[in-house]
Amino acid sequence: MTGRDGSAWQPTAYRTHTLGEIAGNGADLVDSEVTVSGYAEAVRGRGAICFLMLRDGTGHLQAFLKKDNMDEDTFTEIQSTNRESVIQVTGTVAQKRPPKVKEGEPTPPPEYEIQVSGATILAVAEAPMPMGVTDKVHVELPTRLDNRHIDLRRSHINAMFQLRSKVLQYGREHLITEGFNEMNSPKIIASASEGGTNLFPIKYFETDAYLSQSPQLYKQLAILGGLERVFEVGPAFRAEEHDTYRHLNEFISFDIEMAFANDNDVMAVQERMIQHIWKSVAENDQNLIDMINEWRAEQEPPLPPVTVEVPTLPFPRVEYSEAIEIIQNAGVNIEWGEDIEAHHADMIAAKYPGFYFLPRWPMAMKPFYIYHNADEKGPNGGQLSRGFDLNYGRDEMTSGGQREHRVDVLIQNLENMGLNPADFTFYTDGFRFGAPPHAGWGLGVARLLMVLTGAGNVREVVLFPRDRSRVTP
Ligand code: AMO
Repeated sequence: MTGRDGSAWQPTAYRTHTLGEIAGNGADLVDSEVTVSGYAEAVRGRGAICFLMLRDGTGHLQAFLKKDNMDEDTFTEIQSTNRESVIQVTGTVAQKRPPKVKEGEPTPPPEYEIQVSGATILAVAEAPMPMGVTDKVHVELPTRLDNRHIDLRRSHINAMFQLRSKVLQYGREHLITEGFNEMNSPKIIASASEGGTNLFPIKYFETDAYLSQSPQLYKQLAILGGLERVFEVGPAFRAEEHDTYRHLNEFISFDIEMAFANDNDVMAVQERMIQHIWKSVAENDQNLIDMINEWRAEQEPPLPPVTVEVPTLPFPRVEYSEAIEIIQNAGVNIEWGEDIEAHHADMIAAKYPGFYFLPRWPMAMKPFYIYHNADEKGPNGGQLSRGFDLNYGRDEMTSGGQREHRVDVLIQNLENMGLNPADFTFYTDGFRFGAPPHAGWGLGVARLLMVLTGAGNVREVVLFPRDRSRVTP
Protein backbone atom coordinates (compact mmCIF):
# COMPACT_ATOMS: atom_id res chain seq x y z
CA MET A 1 0.00 0.00 0.00
CA THR A 2 1.38 3.46 -0.82
CA GLY A 3 0.65 7.03 0.25
CA ARG A 4 0.20 10.10 -1.92
CA ASP A 5 3.95 10.62 -2.19
CA GLY A 6 4.77 6.96 -2.81
CA SER A 7 5.59 6.34 0.87
CA ALA A 8 5.18 2.72 1.99
CA TRP A 9 2.07 2.20 4.12
CA GLN A 10 1.41 -1.20 5.68
CA PRO A 11 -2.06 -2.59 5.04
CA THR A 12 -4.37 -2.09 8.04
CA ALA A 13 -7.48 -3.71 9.45
CA TYR A 14 -9.58 -1.42 7.25
CA ARG A 15 -7.80 -1.37 3.92
CA THR A 16 -5.38 -3.20 1.68
CA HIS A 17 -4.86 -0.25 -0.70
CA THR A 18 -5.23 3.52 -0.78
CA LEU A 19 -7.54 5.18 -3.28
CA GLY A 20 -4.76 7.28 -4.82
CA GLU A 21 -2.72 4.14 -5.38
CA ILE A 22 -5.51 2.37 -7.27
CA ALA A 23 -6.41 5.51 -9.25
CA GLY A 24 -2.75 5.95 -10.22
CA ASN A 25 -1.63 2.32 -10.78
CA GLY A 26 -4.93 0.66 -11.62
CA ALA A 27 -3.45 -1.22 -14.58
CA ASP A 28 -1.33 -3.34 -12.23
CA LEU A 29 -4.32 -4.09 -10.03
CA VAL A 30 -7.06 -4.95 -12.53
CA ASP A 31 -8.91 -8.11 -11.41
CA SER A 32 -7.31 -8.06 -7.93
CA GLU A 33 -9.47 -8.02 -4.85
CA VAL A 34 -8.94 -4.94 -2.70
CA THR A 35 -10.42 -3.42 0.44
CA VAL A 36 -10.48 0.36 0.74
CA SER A 37 -12.06 2.89 3.10
CA GLY A 38 -12.97 6.52 2.72
CA TYR A 39 -15.50 9.33 2.96
CA ALA A 40 -18.55 9.22 0.68
CA GLU A 41 -18.02 12.34 -1.36
CA ALA A 42 -20.96 11.63 -3.67
CA VAL A 43 -23.57 8.89 -3.80
CA ARG A 44 -25.49 8.55 -7.08
CA GLY A 45 -27.68 6.00 -8.83
CA ARG A 46 -31.19 4.65 -8.39
CA GLY A 47 -32.76 1.23 -8.45
CA ALA A 48 -30.32 -1.62 -8.46
CA ILE A 49 -27.09 0.34 -9.02
CA CYS A 50 -25.14 2.90 -7.03
CA PHE A 51 -22.00 4.93 -7.78
CA LEU A 52 -20.12 5.84 -4.65
CA MET A 53 -17.32 8.38 -4.99
CA LEU A 54 -14.90 7.70 -2.16
CA ARG A 55 -12.15 10.02 -0.90
CA ASP A 56 -9.24 9.22 1.38
CA GLY A 57 -6.06 11.12 2.22
CA THR A 58 -4.45 10.04 -1.05
CA GLY A 59 -7.14 10.64 -3.66
CA HIS A 60 -10.52 9.64 -5.04
CA LEU A 61 -11.98 6.48 -6.57
CA GLN A 62 -15.39 5.37 -7.72
CA ALA A 63 -16.95 2.27 -6.21
CA PHE A 64 -19.64 0.63 -8.34
CA LEU A 65 -22.31 -1.19 -6.30
CA LYS A 66 -24.92 -3.56 -7.74
CA LYS A 67 -27.77 -4.78 -5.54
CA ASP A 68 -27.47 -8.31 -6.98
CA ASN A 69 -23.78 -8.59 -6.11
CA MET A 70 -23.98 -7.82 -2.41
CA ASP A 71 -26.00 -7.86 0.76
CA GLU A 72 -29.25 -6.08 -0.12
CA ASP A 73 -29.70 -4.20 3.17
CA THR A 74 -26.17 -2.79 3.04
CA PHE A 75 -26.73 -1.76 -0.57
CA THR A 76 -29.89 0.14 0.41
CA GLU A 77 -28.22 1.79 3.40
CA ILE A 78 -25.32 3.04 1.29
CA GLN A 79 -27.58 4.25 -1.48
CA SER A 80 -29.42 6.48 0.98
CA THR A 81 -26.50 7.47 3.22
CA ASN A 82 -25.42 11.08 3.71
CA ARG A 83 -22.38 12.54 2.07
CA GLU A 84 -19.22 12.28 4.21
CA SER A 85 -20.28 9.01 5.84
CA VAL A 86 -17.27 6.74 6.20
CA ILE A 87 -17.51 3.51 4.24
CA GLN A 88 -15.34 0.44 3.73
CA VAL A 89 -15.74 -1.53 0.51
CA THR A 90 -14.26 -4.76 -0.81
CA GLY A 91 -14.29 -5.62 -4.47
CA THR A 92 -12.39 -6.13 -7.69
CA VAL A 93 -10.45 -3.43 -9.51
CA ALA A 94 -11.71 -2.87 -13.04
CA GLN A 95 -11.00 -0.41 -15.82
CA LYS A 96 -13.93 1.96 -16.33
CA ARG A 97 -15.59 1.91 -19.70
CA PRO A 98 -13.70 4.61 -21.67
CA PRO A 99 -15.80 7.67 -22.55
CA LYS A 100 -16.69 8.16 -26.23
CA VAL A 101 -14.29 10.58 -27.91
CA LYS A 102 -14.87 12.45 -31.13
CA GLU A 103 -12.72 11.55 -34.07
CA GLY A 104 -9.33 13.26 -33.94
CA GLU A 105 -9.56 13.93 -30.19
CA PRO A 106 -6.97 12.27 -27.95
CA THR A 107 -8.13 9.26 -25.88
CA PRO A 108 -8.04 10.14 -22.19
CA PRO A 109 -5.90 7.97 -19.89
CA PRO A 110 -7.72 4.89 -18.53
CA GLU A 111 -9.66 5.26 -15.27
CA TYR A 112 -10.34 2.58 -12.68
CA GLU A 113 -13.11 1.69 -10.28
CA ILE A 114 -13.94 -0.99 -7.74
CA GLN A 115 -16.75 -3.40 -8.50
CA VAL A 116 -18.05 -3.99 -5.03
CA SER A 117 -18.82 -7.37 -3.50
CA GLY A 118 -19.14 -6.27 0.11
CA ALA A 119 -19.36 -3.02 2.08
CA THR A 120 -19.73 -1.65 5.60
CA ILE A 121 -20.77 1.80 6.73
CA LEU A 122 -18.19 2.54 9.41
CA ALA A 123 -19.80 5.80 10.55
CA VAL A 124 -22.80 7.75 9.30
CA ALA A 125 -22.36 11.50 8.80
CA GLU A 126 -25.13 13.68 10.16
CA ALA A 127 -26.85 16.15 7.86
CA PRO A 128 -26.83 19.05 7.39
CA MET A 129 -23.16 19.66 8.06
CA PRO A 130 -22.06 23.02 9.54
CA MET A 131 -20.13 23.64 6.31
CA GLY A 132 -19.70 21.82 3.01
CA VAL A 133 -16.66 19.88 1.84
CA THR A 134 -17.06 19.95 -1.93
CA ASP A 135 -19.65 22.75 -2.24
CA LYS A 136 -18.37 25.91 -3.80
CA VAL A 137 -20.26 28.08 -1.28
CA HIS A 138 -18.01 30.67 0.36
CA VAL A 139 -17.57 30.13 4.11
CA GLU A 140 -15.95 32.79 6.33
CA LEU A 141 -12.68 31.95 8.11
CA PRO A 142 -14.13 31.95 11.69
CA THR A 143 -16.76 29.34 10.70
CA ARG A 144 -14.07 27.29 8.99
CA LEU A 145 -11.83 27.45 12.05
CA ASP A 146 -14.73 26.50 14.34
CA ASN A 147 -15.17 23.43 12.13
CA ARG A 148 -11.55 22.78 11.23
CA HIS A 149 -12.15 19.00 11.27
CA ILE A 150 -14.44 19.49 8.28
CA ASP A 151 -12.54 22.36 6.66
CA LEU A 152 -9.49 20.08 6.54
CA ARG A 153 -11.40 17.61 4.37
CA ARG A 154 -11.35 20.17 1.54
CA SER A 155 -8.57 19.20 -0.82
CA HIS A 156 -6.72 22.54 -1.01
CA ILE A 157 -6.78 22.91 2.79
CA ASN A 158 -5.59 19.34 3.23
CA ALA A 159 -2.83 20.06 0.70
CA MET A 160 -1.67 23.09 2.71
CA PHE A 161 -1.19 20.98 5.84
CA GLN A 162 0.57 18.21 3.95
CA LEU A 163 2.87 20.94 2.62
CA ARG A 164 3.39 22.24 6.15
CA SER A 165 4.62 18.81 7.18
CA LYS A 166 6.92 18.68 4.15
CA VAL A 167 8.39 22.11 4.88
CA LEU A 168 9.27 21.03 8.42
CA GLN A 169 10.69 17.75 7.11
CA TYR A 170 12.86 19.42 4.45
CA GLY A 171 14.00 22.11 6.88
CA ARG A 172 15.05 19.52 9.47
CA GLU A 173 16.62 17.36 6.77
CA HIS A 174 18.77 20.26 5.57
CA LEU A 175 19.97 21.26 9.02
CA ILE A 176 20.84 17.66 9.85
CA THR A 177 23.04 17.50 6.73
CA GLU A 178 24.81 20.60 8.09
CA GLY A 179 25.45 18.86 11.41
CA PHE A 180 22.72 20.42 13.57
CA ASN A 181 21.28 18.52 16.56
CA GLU A 182 17.57 18.77 17.32
CA MET A 183 16.94 20.03 20.85
CA ASN A 184 13.90 20.79 23.02
CA SER A 185 13.84 23.68 25.44
CA PRO A 186 11.38 24.16 28.32
CA LYS A 187 8.16 25.98 27.63
CA ILE A 188 7.58 26.87 31.28
CA ILE A 189 10.13 29.48 32.19
CA ALA A 190 10.96 31.97 34.92
CA SER A 191 12.12 35.03 32.93
CA ALA A 192 11.54 36.80 29.64
CA SER A 193 13.82 36.41 26.65
CA GLU A 194 12.15 38.79 24.24
CA GLY A 195 11.30 41.64 26.62
CA GLY A 196 8.93 41.62 29.54
CA THR A 197 5.80 43.06 27.92
CA ASN A 198 4.15 40.20 26.10
CA LEU A 199 4.50 37.33 28.56
CA PHE A 200 1.71 34.98 29.54
CA PRO A 201 1.99 34.46 33.31
CA ILE A 202 1.06 31.08 34.75
CA LYS A 203 0.81 29.76 38.27
CA TYR A 204 3.51 27.16 38.82
CA PHE A 205 2.74 25.53 42.19
CA GLU A 206 3.68 28.14 44.81
CA THR A 207 5.57 30.40 42.42
CA ASP A 208 4.98 32.49 39.30
CA ALA A 209 6.21 31.39 35.91
CA TYR A 210 5.59 32.22 32.24
CA LEU A 211 5.02 30.48 28.95
CA SER A 212 8.16 30.66 26.82
CA GLN A 213 8.33 33.43 24.21
CA SER A 214 11.26 31.81 22.42
CA PRO A 215 13.87 29.08 22.98
CA GLN A 216 16.45 31.88 22.73
CA LEU A 217 18.25 31.68 26.07
CA TYR A 218 18.20 27.88 26.16
CA LYS A 219 19.54 27.36 22.67
CA GLN A 220 22.40 29.68 23.63
CA LEU A 221 23.05 27.70 26.82
CA ALA A 222 23.18 24.52 24.71
CA ILE A 223 25.85 26.17 22.57
CA LEU A 224 27.83 27.29 25.62
CA GLY A 225 27.67 23.68 26.75
CA GLY A 226 29.40 22.54 23.57
CA LEU A 227 26.57 21.17 21.42
CA GLU A 228 28.00 23.43 18.62
CA ARG A 229 24.98 23.38 16.29
CA VAL A 230 21.39 23.03 17.50
CA PHE A 231 17.92 23.55 16.12
CA GLU A 232 14.47 23.43 17.63
CA VAL A 233 10.97 23.41 16.18
CA GLY A 234 8.56 24.30 18.93
CA PRO A 235 5.80 26.57 20.18
CA ALA A 236 6.40 30.15 21.27
CA PHE A 237 3.80 32.08 23.24
CA ARG A 238 3.34 35.83 23.02
CA ALA A 239 0.62 37.85 24.71
CA GLU A 240 0.57 40.17 21.67
CA GLU A 241 -2.23 42.66 21.58
CA HIS A 242 -1.98 42.83 17.76
CA ASP A 243 -4.76 41.03 15.97
CA THR A 244 -3.35 40.98 12.44
CA TYR A 245 -3.07 38.60 9.49
CA ARG A 246 0.44 37.65 10.60
CA HIS A 247 0.35 37.57 14.41
CA LEU A 248 -0.79 34.74 16.64
CA ASN A 249 -0.49 34.24 20.37
CA GLU A 250 0.99 30.80 19.90
CA PHE A 251 3.19 30.06 16.90
CA ILE A 252 5.76 27.50 15.87
CA SER A 253 9.25 28.93 15.78
CA PHE A 254 11.98 27.16 13.81
CA ASP A 255 15.21 28.15 15.54
CA ILE A 256 18.89 27.48 15.10
CA GLU A 257 21.98 28.39 17.10
CA MET A 258 25.55 27.85 15.92
CA ALA A 259 28.95 28.14 17.64
CA PHE A 260 31.96 29.94 16.17
CA ALA A 261 29.73 31.80 13.72
CA ASN A 262 28.60 35.36 13.07
CA ASP A 263 25.49 36.91 11.52
CA ASN A 264 26.72 36.32 7.95
CA ASP A 265 27.34 32.64 8.64
CA VAL A 266 23.81 31.99 9.92
CA MET A 267 22.18 34.04 7.16
CA ALA A 268 23.95 31.66 4.79
CA VAL A 269 22.53 28.64 6.67
CA GLN A 270 19.07 30.15 6.41
CA GLU A 271 19.17 30.79 2.70
CA ARG A 272 20.56 27.32 1.99
CA MET A 273 17.77 25.81 4.08
CA ILE A 274 15.05 27.81 2.33
CA GLN A 275 16.50 26.95 -1.06
CA HIS A 276 16.48 23.26 -0.09
CA ILE A 277 12.84 23.47 1.05
CA TRP A 278 11.72 25.16 -2.17
CA LYS A 279 13.75 22.77 -4.33
CA SER A 280 12.34 19.71 -2.55
CA VAL A 281 8.76 20.96 -2.80
CA ALA A 282 9.26 21.71 -6.51
CA GLU A 283 10.65 18.21 -7.07
CA ASN A 284 8.28 16.16 -4.89
CA ASP A 285 5.10 18.02 -4.06
CA GLN A 286 3.85 19.75 -7.18
CA ASN A 287 0.59 17.76 -6.85
CA LEU A 288 -0.11 19.57 -3.55
CA ILE A 289 0.56 22.93 -5.18
CA ASP A 290 -1.77 21.89 -8.04
CA MET A 291 -4.57 21.18 -5.52
CA ILE A 292 -4.16 24.67 -4.11
CA ASN A 293 -4.11 26.17 -7.61
CA GLU A 294 -7.28 24.32 -8.66
CA TRP A 295 -9.09 26.02 -5.81
CA ARG A 296 -7.49 29.40 -6.61
CA ALA A 297 -8.64 29.16 -10.22
CA GLU A 298 -12.24 28.55 -9.06
CA GLN A 299 -12.41 31.73 -6.97
CA GLU A 300 -14.41 34.74 -8.09
CA PRO A 301 -12.39 36.56 -9.41
CA PRO A 302 -9.80 33.78 -9.91
CA LEU A 303 -6.63 34.09 -7.84
CA PRO A 304 -3.32 33.85 -9.70
CA PRO A 305 -1.65 30.42 -9.33
CA VAL A 306 1.12 29.96 -6.79
CA THR A 307 4.41 28.90 -8.34
CA VAL A 308 7.37 27.34 -6.58
CA GLU A 309 10.34 29.20 -8.00
CA VAL A 310 13.52 27.94 -6.36
CA PRO A 311 15.27 31.10 -5.12
CA THR A 312 18.83 31.70 -6.25
CA LEU A 313 21.60 32.34 -3.74
CA PRO A 314 22.71 34.55 -2.20
CA PHE A 315 19.53 36.40 -1.19
CA PRO A 316 20.05 40.17 -1.41
CA ARG A 317 21.46 41.81 1.76
CA VAL A 318 19.94 45.27 2.21
CA GLU A 319 21.56 46.78 5.28
CA TYR A 320 19.19 48.62 7.59
CA SER A 321 20.77 52.02 6.75
CA GLU A 322 20.34 51.37 3.01
CA ALA A 323 16.75 50.26 3.60
CA ILE A 324 16.02 53.56 5.38
CA GLU A 325 17.45 55.43 2.37
CA ILE A 326 15.25 53.44 -0.03
CA ILE A 327 12.18 54.32 2.03
CA GLN A 328 13.19 57.98 2.30
CA ASN A 329 13.81 58.11 -1.47
CA ALA A 330 10.28 56.82 -1.98
CA GLY A 331 9.14 60.05 -0.32
CA VAL A 332 8.38 58.68 3.14
CA ASN A 333 9.31 60.55 6.28
CA ILE A 334 11.37 58.04 8.28
CA GLU A 335 14.48 58.56 10.40
CA TRP A 336 17.43 56.27 11.04
CA GLY A 337 16.55 54.45 14.26
CA GLU A 338 12.85 53.98 13.49
CA ASP A 339 11.22 50.64 12.83
CA ILE A 340 10.70 49.37 9.28
CA GLU A 341 7.01 48.54 9.19
CA ALA A 342 5.16 46.40 6.66
CA HIS A 343 4.15 49.37 4.48
CA HIS A 344 7.78 50.53 4.44
CA ALA A 345 8.94 47.04 3.53
CA ASP A 346 6.74 47.26 0.40
CA MET A 347 9.14 49.91 -0.91
CA ILE A 348 12.15 47.66 -0.35
CA ALA A 349 10.29 44.70 -1.87
CA ALA A 350 9.59 46.79 -4.99
CA LYS A 351 13.37 46.79 -5.53
CA TYR A 352 14.06 43.30 -4.15
CA PRO A 353 11.16 40.98 -4.93
CA GLY A 354 11.37 37.63 -3.15
CA PHE A 355 13.45 36.94 -0.05
CA TYR A 356 15.86 39.62 1.17
CA PHE A 357 17.89 40.03 4.36
CA LEU A 358 17.95 43.25 6.36
CA PRO A 359 21.24 43.06 8.32
CA ARG A 360 22.83 45.57 10.75
CA TRP A 361 19.92 47.06 12.67
CA PRO A 362 20.49 49.80 15.24
CA MET A 363 21.48 48.18 18.55
CA ALA A 364 18.80 50.18 20.37
CA MET A 365 16.13 48.26 18.41
CA LYS A 366 17.47 44.79 19.11
CA PRO A 367 17.24 42.55 22.18
CA PHE A 368 19.95 42.43 24.85
CA TYR A 369 21.46 39.19 23.54
CA ILE A 370 22.46 40.68 20.17
CA TYR A 371 26.16 41.44 19.58
CA HIS A 372 27.52 44.81 18.58
CA ASN A 373 30.92 45.97 17.54
CA ALA A 374 31.72 49.40 19.02
CA ASP A 375 33.39 50.49 15.72
CA GLU A 376 30.29 49.93 13.63
CA LYS A 377 28.16 53.09 13.63
CA GLY A 378 25.22 54.32 11.59
CA PRO A 379 25.11 57.60 9.60
CA ASN A 380 24.14 59.67 12.67
CA GLY A 381 26.64 57.92 14.94
CA GLY A 382 24.06 55.48 16.31
CA GLN A 383 25.39 52.09 17.38
CA LEU A 384 24.88 49.31 14.80
CA SER A 385 24.23 45.71 15.81
CA ARG A 386 24.80 42.31 14.26
CA GLY A 387 21.06 41.62 14.28
CA PHE A 388 19.19 40.92 11.03
CA ASP A 389 15.75 40.10 9.68
CA LEU A 390 14.75 38.06 6.68
CA ASN A 391 11.76 39.41 4.79
CA TYR A 392 9.65 38.25 1.89
CA GLY A 393 7.79 41.16 0.39
CA ARG A 394 6.28 43.13 3.24
CA ASP A 395 6.48 40.34 5.79
CA GLU A 396 9.20 39.46 8.26
CA MET A 397 9.97 35.75 8.19
CA THR A 398 12.92 35.60 10.58
CA SER A 399 14.94 37.52 13.13
CA GLY A 400 18.43 36.54 14.07
CA GLY A 401 21.93 37.72 14.69
CA GLN A 402 25.30 37.20 16.20
CA ARG A 403 24.98 36.93 19.99
CA GLU A 404 26.76 38.88 22.70
CA HIS A 405 29.23 36.43 24.24
CA ARG A 406 31.15 39.00 26.37
CA VAL A 407 29.54 38.64 29.78
CA ASP A 408 30.24 42.20 30.95
CA VAL A 409 28.68 43.66 27.79
CA LEU A 410 25.74 41.28 28.11
CA ILE A 411 25.02 42.48 31.64
CA GLN A 412 25.38 46.09 30.52
CA ASN A 413 22.90 45.42 27.67
CA LEU A 414 20.36 44.04 30.14
CA GLU A 415 20.70 47.17 32.27
CA ASN A 416 20.50 49.47 29.24
CA MET A 417 17.26 47.80 28.23
CA GLY A 418 15.68 48.19 31.65
CA LEU A 419 15.92 44.51 32.61
CA ASN A 420 17.24 43.28 35.93
CA PRO A 421 20.43 41.20 35.47
CA ALA A 422 19.58 39.37 38.71
CA ASP A 423 16.65 37.73 36.89
CA PHE A 424 19.01 36.34 34.26
CA THR A 425 21.84 34.81 36.28
CA PHE A 426 20.83 31.31 35.13
CA TYR A 427 21.71 32.58 31.65
CA THR A 428 24.55 35.05 32.20
CA ASP A 429 26.41 32.56 34.44
CA GLY A 430 26.67 30.37 31.35
CA PHE A 431 29.02 32.98 29.86
CA ARG A 432 31.43 33.14 32.78
CA PHE A 433 33.35 29.97 32.04
CA GLY A 434 34.34 30.37 28.40
CA ALA A 435 31.79 31.34 25.74
CA PRO A 436 32.34 30.80 22.01
CA PRO A 437 31.14 33.54 19.67
CA HIS A 438 27.86 32.27 18.26
CA ALA A 439 24.85 33.24 16.16
CA GLY A 440 21.40 31.99 15.25
CA TRP A 441 17.90 32.82 14.12
CA GLY A 442 14.22 32.11 14.68
CA LEU A 443 11.91 31.61 11.70
CA GLY A 444 8.12 31.85 11.92
CA VAL A 445 6.92 28.63 10.24
CA ALA A 446 3.45 29.99 9.43
CA ARG A 447 4.94 33.10 7.80
CA LEU A 448 7.09 30.94 5.51
CA LEU A 449 4.08 28.80 4.64
CA MET A 450 2.10 31.91 3.70
CA VAL A 451 4.73 32.56 1.03
CA LEU A 452 4.76 28.98 -0.24
CA THR A 453 0.98 28.45 -0.35
CA GLY A 454 -0.13 31.98 -1.24
CA ALA A 455 -2.25 32.13 1.94
CA GLY A 456 -3.18 35.66 2.94
CA ASN A 457 -3.38 34.96 6.67
CA VAL A 458 -1.25 32.88 9.05
CA ARG A 459 -4.45 31.32 10.43
CA GLU A 460 -4.87 29.52 7.09
CA VAL A 461 -1.71 27.50 7.66
CA VAL A 462 -2.07 26.83 11.39
CA LEU A 463 -4.44 23.98 12.20
CA PHE A 464 -5.86 25.35 15.43
CA PRO A 465 -4.75 28.98 15.70
CA ARG A 466 -4.69 30.87 18.98
CA ASP A 467 -5.36 34.57 18.68
CA ARG A 468 -6.81 37.42 20.70
CA SER A 469 -10.32 36.02 20.39
CA ARG A 470 -9.81 32.28 19.90
CA VAL A 471 -8.76 29.53 22.28
CA THR A 472 -11.00 26.82 20.80
CA PRO A 473 -11.23 24.33 19.22
P1 AMO B 1 11.27 37.27 16.89
O1 AMO B 1 10.56 37.77 18.10
O2 AMO B 1 11.48 38.26 15.80
O3 AMO B 1 12.73 36.73 17.27
O4 AMO B 1 10.52 36.01 16.32
C1 AMO B 1 11.08 35.23 15.28
C2 AMO B 1 10.09 35.03 14.15
O5 AMO B 1 8.91 34.41 14.66
C3 AMO B 1 7.78 34.90 13.99
N1 AMO B 1 6.85 35.53 14.93
C4 AMO B 1 5.53 35.36 14.93
N2 AMO B 1 4.72 34.64 14.14
C5 AMO B 1 3.39 34.67 14.40
N3 AMO B 1 2.83 35.37 15.41
C6 AMO B 1 3.61 36.11 16.24
N4 AMO B 1 3.06 36.77 17.25
C7 AMO B 1 5.02 36.13 16.02
N5 AMO B 1 6.06 36.73 16.63
C8 AMO B 1 7.16 36.35 15.95
C9 AMO B 1 8.25 35.90 12.96
C10 AMO B 1 9.59 36.32 13.52
O6 AMO B 1 10.47 36.76 12.52
N6 AMO B 1 14.76 34.92 19.67
C11 AMO B 1 14.52 35.61 18.42
C12 AMO B 1 15.06 34.83 17.24
C13 AMO B 1 16.57 34.74 17.22
O7 AMO B 1 17.24 35.79 17.27
O8 AMO B 1 17.09 33.62 17.10
C14 AMO B 1 13.01 35.84 18.27
O9 AMO B 1 12.19 35.22 18.89
O10 AMO B 1 8.38 35.22 11.72
